[in-house]
Amino acid sequence: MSHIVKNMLAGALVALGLASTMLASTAYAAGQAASAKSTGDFGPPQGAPIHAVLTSPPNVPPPTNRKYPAKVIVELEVVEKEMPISEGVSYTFWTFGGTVPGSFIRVRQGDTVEFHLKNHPDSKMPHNIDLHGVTGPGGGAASSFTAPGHASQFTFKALNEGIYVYHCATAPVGMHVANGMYGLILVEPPEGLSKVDHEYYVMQGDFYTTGKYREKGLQAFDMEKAIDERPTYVLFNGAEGALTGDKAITAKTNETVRLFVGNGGPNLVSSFHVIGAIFDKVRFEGGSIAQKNVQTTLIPAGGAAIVEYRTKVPGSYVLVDHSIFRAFNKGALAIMKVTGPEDKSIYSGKELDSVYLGDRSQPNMTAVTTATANAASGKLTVQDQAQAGKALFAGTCSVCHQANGVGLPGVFPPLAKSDFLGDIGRAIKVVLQGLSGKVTVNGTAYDSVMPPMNQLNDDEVANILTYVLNEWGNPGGRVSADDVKKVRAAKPGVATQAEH
Ligand code: HEC
Ligand SMILES: [Cu+2]
Repeated sequence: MSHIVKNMLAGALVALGLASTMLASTAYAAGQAASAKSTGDFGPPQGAPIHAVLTSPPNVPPPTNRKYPAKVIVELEVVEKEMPISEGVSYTFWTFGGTVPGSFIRVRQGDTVEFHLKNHPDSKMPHNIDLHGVTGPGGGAASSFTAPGHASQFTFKALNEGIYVYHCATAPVGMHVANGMYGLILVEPPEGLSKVDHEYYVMQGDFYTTGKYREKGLQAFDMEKAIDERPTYVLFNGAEGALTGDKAITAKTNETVRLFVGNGGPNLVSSFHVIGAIFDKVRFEGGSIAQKNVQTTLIPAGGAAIVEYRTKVPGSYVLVDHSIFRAFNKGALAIMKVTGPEDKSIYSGKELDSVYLGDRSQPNMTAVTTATANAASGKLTVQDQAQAGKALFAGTCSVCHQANGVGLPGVFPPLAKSDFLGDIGRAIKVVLQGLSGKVTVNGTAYDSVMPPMNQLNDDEVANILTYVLNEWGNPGGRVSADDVKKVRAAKPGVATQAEH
C-alpha cells in the first residue's frame, strides 16, 4: 500500500468516525436531526397571502401544517390598559394585543412575514417592535416606530427556525419592557414540530411598583426599583394567579405537553422549574439542540426555551422560578393540573396542594378583590373581611395552625377557641413580630417559635385576624387595617404574654 493510499484510508476512517458521532448526536435529538437534514425552504412565497392566527396566553396557535413558504400577514395592535396584577391591585400595562405577554405568533421557516404594527389611538406613548427572529438592524425596531393612532409596516424573511422573544424597543426601553411589552414568535422548522397533546404559552416578567407586594389599588411604575433590579412582582403571564386555581393549565395523565417558556425580563434570569416533573426534553435558549432529563432550565431575559414532558400521575404541578422567594413572595407561581387515574407504581403519596401552593391552592382569591373594592367605596363588611382573610389564611397560617385552626399538640397552639386571642393588640403584634418563648394557650404550655409575618400588608393582617375571630366558635369581632397600622408604627415591643 502506498503512503498516499494509507493516508487516504486514515482520512476516510476519521471521516467515518465523525459521521458516526454526528449520527449519534442526531439520534440524541430528533428535532435537531430534522433541522440538520433540512436545507431550509427559502424560495419565493407561494399561494395566496395567509393571515397569521394570533393567540392570547396561555394559548398557542395551531401548527402551520404547511409544506411550502408563504407570505404571512401579521397584524398586531399595541394597547395601553389597566389590568389586575394581583387581587385588588392594578397596573397600567403596555401590551402587544391587549395581554401580557403579547399575542403568540407562529410562522414557518422561509415564510415572508409582512408585519403590521398598530398603536391604539388612546395610547399615550409611541411604541415599536424588535423581533429576535428577524435578521436585520434592530429586529424591525427602526422601521416600526409608531405614534398613537398610527400604523407601520415592514417585511422580513424568517430565516432561522426556533422560539424567539419580541419586545418593544422605544426609549426608555427598560420601562416599555417592564410594563409588559414582550411576547413570543415561533418559527417552525420546515417539517414542523413533533405532534403533542398540549401546547402552552408561559412567559415570565419582573414588575416594579411604587407600593409593596400586594399593596392595594392602582400602582405606578417605580423607575428607581427597576434600575436597582428590585422587583415587587415576578410573574408568569402578567398577573398573580394568571395560571392558578380555576385558571390553571390542564392535561390528562399520559399526555405529552410542550411549553413555550419565554422571559421578558427586563432584569431577571429565570430558573424555570416544574415541581414534581422532570423535563424529558428542553430546547434550551430556544436553540436547536435538545437536552434531556432536565430539572431546572435557565431562561435568560430576552430568551426562551421549549420544554417537553409526559404527564404520568395526576395532581397539581407547580411552575416556579426556583429563585424561590420569587415564587412564594413575588408571585412567580403557576399550576398545571393533571387529572386521570393514579399510578401507584410511580407515585404513592396523597396530594398535599397547600404545601407548595400556599394561598394559591384555592380556585381563586376573588374574595380579596371584593374586599378591596368594598373598602375603597367605604362599604367593607365583617363578612367581606372574613372571606378575604380565609383566602389568605390558607397556606399563610394554616401550614402551622392547620386549616381548622386546632394547631398541632405540643408544637402549634390552637387559634380555634384560643384564650390568647382576647387581646387583639397583642394578636396583631404576634403576627407582625412573631412569637417565641413559653406561652400558655387554654391551659397548655407551648415553647416554640412563630416567625414574624410582617411581609403581610395592614389590610391582609386585619382580614386574617377578622377571619380567625369569627371562625371555629371564636367570639367574633373585627380588626381594621388602621388598627394594624398603629401597632406596626408603635415602638417594637415584644409580644409576650406578660403584657396581658
Ligand atoms: C411556622 C409556623 C407558624 C405560622 C406560619 C404561623 N404561626 Fe402563629 N404560632 C406559631 C407558634 C409556634 C406559636 C406559639 C409560639 C410560642 O410557643 O412562643 C404561634 C402563636 C400564635 C398566636 C398566639 C397563640 C394562640 O394560639 O392564640 C397567634 C394569635 C398566632 N400564632 C396567629 C397566627 C396567624 C394569624 C398566622 C398567619 C398570619 C400565624 N400565626 C402563622 C406558629 C406559626
Ligand atoms: Cu413600547
